[in-house]
Amino acid sequence: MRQFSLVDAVLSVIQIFDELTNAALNREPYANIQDLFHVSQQTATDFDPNAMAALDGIYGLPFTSETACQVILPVPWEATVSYRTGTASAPDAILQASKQVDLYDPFVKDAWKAGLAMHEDYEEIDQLNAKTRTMAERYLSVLEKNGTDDALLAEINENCKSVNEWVRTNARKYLDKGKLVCVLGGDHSAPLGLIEELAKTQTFGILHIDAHCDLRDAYEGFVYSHASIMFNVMKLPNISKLVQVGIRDYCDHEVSFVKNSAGRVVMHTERQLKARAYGGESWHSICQSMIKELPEKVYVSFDIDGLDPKLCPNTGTPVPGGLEFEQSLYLIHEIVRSGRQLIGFDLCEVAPGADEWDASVGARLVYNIANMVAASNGFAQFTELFQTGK
Ligand SMILES: [Mn+2]
Repeated sequence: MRQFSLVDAVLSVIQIFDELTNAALNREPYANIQDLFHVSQQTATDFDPNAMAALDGIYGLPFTSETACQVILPVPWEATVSYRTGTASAPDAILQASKQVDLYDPFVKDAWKAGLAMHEDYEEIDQLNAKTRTMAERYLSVLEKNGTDDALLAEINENCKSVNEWVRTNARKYLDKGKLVCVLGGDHSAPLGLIEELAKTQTFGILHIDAHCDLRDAYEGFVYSHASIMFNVMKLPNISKLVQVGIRDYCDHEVSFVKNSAGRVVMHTERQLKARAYGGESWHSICQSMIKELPEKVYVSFDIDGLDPKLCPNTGTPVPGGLEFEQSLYLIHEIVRSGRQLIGFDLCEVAPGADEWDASVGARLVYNIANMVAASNGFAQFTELFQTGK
């Protein structure tokens, strides 16, 4: 039997000291980054990134949520959507479409090795979504007849809360292992639990790409509505800044919210951005001015309807105008190039249509952003191409 030696005692003291120092510095939970990185590298040994996707993993990658450095948390949830449904099937559709995505990323060296996987078990959210969607439809039809049903509304809000708790529990499980986590919606209420968990240990800003500013207080009575995500997020004191980009459908209350935020929320409407571009300012220069508003750590919350609807024709609440695919990625690239750290992201409101188009755009966005997040945290290296931006 192994004896407890002086060496063990010294090691324990060092470990305790290390933990205390980490706690004192409020450091990221990335202490075991080397171990994690090693596991994913080992897993990748026999994988051929040039072959057809034959494995079950997202993008046909050889990782599971156990061996991955970054885990995609699927949240097939759309119980409180206000217009068109469909986004609850996004995780399944994006998983399917991901198999067609080529793995070479010109900006991230051997990006496929960075260790990306999708959390495997999300059946219970599927079931709760189906049940709660029916309840919400019943409630909305009562509302339309100018009626009310407080008990039903309370039950719906309770179910939304338990989805939020599910996200928090799973996000925490991975964050505690030093992994990166991103949320794949579902409607835009999906990432609240992840943002809450990240905000427990650090202060950060949010880049919010969306056609809507989602600053409504309990839309249609639903406390955790997709239209309230940023209203709920701004209750967290550790979110020092919210920079909204591409906004083109919003109400008076939301404008007042931004005005009363004393600069904590900055809204860049589509009209302002286009006016600057039409006046001759380059997208590069517009990006730099928006990035200056963000702190050192940045979370990206991406509603697909922030893009031009040609890239997301089936999303729940499409609005004319919007960013191009590469424009949005360029903005995120520039955040990293500025020396800021990406700490996580979500992609929401992708709604698969009759063909794979919406899911294919979503799968490509997730892959590109995830690679940048991985490299931003030392799980991969940026290429020279990335550094020069050409
Ligand atoms: Mn939106």
